[in-house]
Amino acid sequence: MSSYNPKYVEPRWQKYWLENKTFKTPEDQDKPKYYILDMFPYPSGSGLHVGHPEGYTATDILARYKRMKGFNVLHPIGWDAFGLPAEQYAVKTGTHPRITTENNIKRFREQLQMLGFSYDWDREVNTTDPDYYKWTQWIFLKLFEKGLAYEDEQPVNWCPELGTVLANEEVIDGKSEVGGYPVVRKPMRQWVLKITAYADRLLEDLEELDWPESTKEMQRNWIGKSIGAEIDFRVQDHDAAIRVFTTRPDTLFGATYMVLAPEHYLVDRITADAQKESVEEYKRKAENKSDRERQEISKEKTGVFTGAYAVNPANGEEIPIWIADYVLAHYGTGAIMAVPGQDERDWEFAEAFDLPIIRTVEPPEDFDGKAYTGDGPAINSGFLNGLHITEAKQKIIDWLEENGTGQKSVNYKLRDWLFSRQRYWGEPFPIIHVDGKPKAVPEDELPVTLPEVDDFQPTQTGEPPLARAVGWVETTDPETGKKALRETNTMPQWAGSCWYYLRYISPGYEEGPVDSSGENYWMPVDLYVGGSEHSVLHLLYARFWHKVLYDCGVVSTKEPFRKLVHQGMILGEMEYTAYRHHGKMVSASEAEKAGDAERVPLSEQDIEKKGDRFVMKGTDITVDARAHKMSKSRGNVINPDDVVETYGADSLRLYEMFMGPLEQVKPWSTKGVEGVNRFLNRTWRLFFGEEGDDEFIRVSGDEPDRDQIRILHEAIKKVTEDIEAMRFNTAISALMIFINEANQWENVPVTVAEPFVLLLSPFAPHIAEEIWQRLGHSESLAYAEWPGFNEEYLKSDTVEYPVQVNGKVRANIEVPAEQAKEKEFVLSLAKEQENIMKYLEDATIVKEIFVPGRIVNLVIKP
Ligand code: ANZ
Repeated sequence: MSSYNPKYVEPRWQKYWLENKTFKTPEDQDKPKYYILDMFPYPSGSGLHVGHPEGYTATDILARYKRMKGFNVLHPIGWDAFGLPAEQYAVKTGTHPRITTENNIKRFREQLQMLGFSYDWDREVNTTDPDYYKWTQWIFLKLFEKGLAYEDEQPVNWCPELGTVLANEEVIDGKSEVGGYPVVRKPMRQWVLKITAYADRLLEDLEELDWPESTKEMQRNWIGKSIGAEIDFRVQDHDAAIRVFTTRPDTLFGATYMVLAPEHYLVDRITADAQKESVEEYKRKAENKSDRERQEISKEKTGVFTGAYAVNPANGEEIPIWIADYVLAHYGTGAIMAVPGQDERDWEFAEAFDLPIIRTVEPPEDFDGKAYTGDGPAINSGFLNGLHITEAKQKIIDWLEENGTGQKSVNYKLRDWLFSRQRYWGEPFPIIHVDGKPKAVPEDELPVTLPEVDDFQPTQTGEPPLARAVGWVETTDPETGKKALRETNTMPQWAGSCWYYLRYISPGYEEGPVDSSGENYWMPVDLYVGGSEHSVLHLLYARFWHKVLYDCGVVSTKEPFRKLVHQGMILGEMEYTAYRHHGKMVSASEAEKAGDAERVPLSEQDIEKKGDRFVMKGTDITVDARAHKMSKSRGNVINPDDVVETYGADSLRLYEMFMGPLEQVKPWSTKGVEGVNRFLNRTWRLFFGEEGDDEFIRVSGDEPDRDQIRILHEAIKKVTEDIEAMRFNTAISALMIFINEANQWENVPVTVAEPFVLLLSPFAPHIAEEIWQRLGHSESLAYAEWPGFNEEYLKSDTVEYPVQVNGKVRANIEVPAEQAKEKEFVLSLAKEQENIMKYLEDATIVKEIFVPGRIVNLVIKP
């Protein structure tokens, strides 16, 4: 082999690692542990995309580094393999989802191995494996036993086309996120998990986590705890009262109307005859909107008057009762007191329907907005006048409680978790129905395996495909021998990912989901890396299950993931667009004004940077420069297989880490890949010489000189600190700086070369192993000791002296450190400088000032 050839080097090492089980996690528990977890992939039909290797390389670098630092590292991978795409494919082609899933997993596994990730492949888990989902079902039974899983008739997002219920987050603008099919609201029997029972703990325990603040904040908002009051409003001419939940009871005097959710149970009872028709019509329309749509702030307010009035308990005023879809049926009490003076949505509604507005908090003098949501003294509020929000709240709550018209109340946005799907490709519930009542399947009958069916097509009625497996559905209650029916819903895809990190600890364990000795040692996960799209759902659901398992004594930690990092999305290459209008090239802003300009895509050669803008080369015409999300339709998808084919896996790994800070969103650049590829070639040449032959041309047994030692130790320090802080891009810069320096050396002492290879190895493990072996090591470097650095060596071996003439710096000189304090030597060197000689000509030195290690000053007279 005459030059660096990843096609030869990389498969060779991948094979070596697999055959030797280099990354098998040792069972011994004496060493300090480090558990590094990746969000396991859904093995889709399209294979790995470049987003996967981003997070996976980051964790792999840390895993390799920690092993070399003497940690026992758990770094596993598996497959989150239940889910809709395999099932839809089955509907289309008749291929069983199991087959599709197996094939996809095979491809994913090969791709991950091709990237040289140091997973312990003996710990692979697969959520669709009955030996795995047995324990998913077991955990469900724990939830069921504790009363945390229950059946409920719920209005759900029903998608007839997909034949399934969808979570709110899976519905966008009334259409399914997958496929874009219409979604309607429909009441159906569902399984629901009582995550709300854990709301306070899920909130409080966020404090102890080393997670991105934005993610914690999203979870806080999702849980949405608010403290306020419930207040009863008597309905005029009816024997009924409307109870509202409000976070601002202090604004009660400003409640000028009320709004019920269209689904509110009192609507039919109180609606006046004259209003019946319009109320009915409005209810029908609201039915098909998701909560998210109904809550959009920007959306135009709609609503209908019921014809009824309520009495404001604070001041006895009669206020009209409306229905409107911005009030949700399942939040608070499904009814609000509207305070347009302090609430923006209410203000807009009041403006739209000409309802009265009373301010009850005095805005600052310069306030010129509409609703005022800030603090200030209460006004127009009787006995509350002059009080600020907090005191006014307390006073009105006391008053309401004394008068029996309300009380303090805590509310959460978090809803119980809708946990069933009408799909085939999911975990069956370990539940049978006896006399119409749900009953747990005994533990020793787990797993309840998926029955074979020929038709995966969902039924139009909403009955799950499992209902077709009649022989499976009809069973007997093992306890009583009575006829029983199996549950035909399946669990949602989230289920398997709620606890997979535990299964890796003891993947074959047969007595429970996880072996407790291993759990005690390995938990919590020390570092979890994955996309921020999982900030709420997966990460909240997993925390919830973990806490339930904690209460059951299955796990010993309150939280599963101590530190969390999100990798930023990788966008497609930058795209440059200019515009043509009436045959003339114009800037993007002019094009927007003109409206009908034609888009002209440009290539990188056609543009140049001017300040912080891009312009067409040689012109001042601003070009639109933007990177877009990779998508098939845009045609900007980069396939990691192609990159590996052309440049090798080490180049892909290095590039994805070199692009920028891990958390940042970054555009792809093929030029950038070429850049790191050149770096690897330069690295190879450092060892094997310009000719690129196999001999170590430049590596020698010589003692390194001070410079060489300094340059090595600078690299060690920077790379070590940067890996610890997950600043991989700057760690790579430090490696590049080393190579640039070292490539100027006549010879590379082996005591400098070897530590460098170790520093490189977490990033580019294949090339590093290859060089390491050729340096004469018979074993993998995976457990070699990570090089340490010595601050002493970092000091530069020359000392710089500014040389002044009459107090003005005229030159700088470098003095070898050993001679830096020898006055005569330094002075004579100073006087030899060209720029100093100039001043000394025709002048007399009257004084020579020498401050050792600091400065030289020559005082002269003409
Ligand atoms: C009067 C009021 C005055 C309110 C004011 C706010 C500001 P969070 O913090 O999100 O919990 N609300 C209550 N139930 C609702 C429902 N089902 N659908 C839509 N909105 C509802 O907000 C609670 C506030 O949201 C409540 O306090 C109520 O409006 C509204 F200056 O009552 B408030």
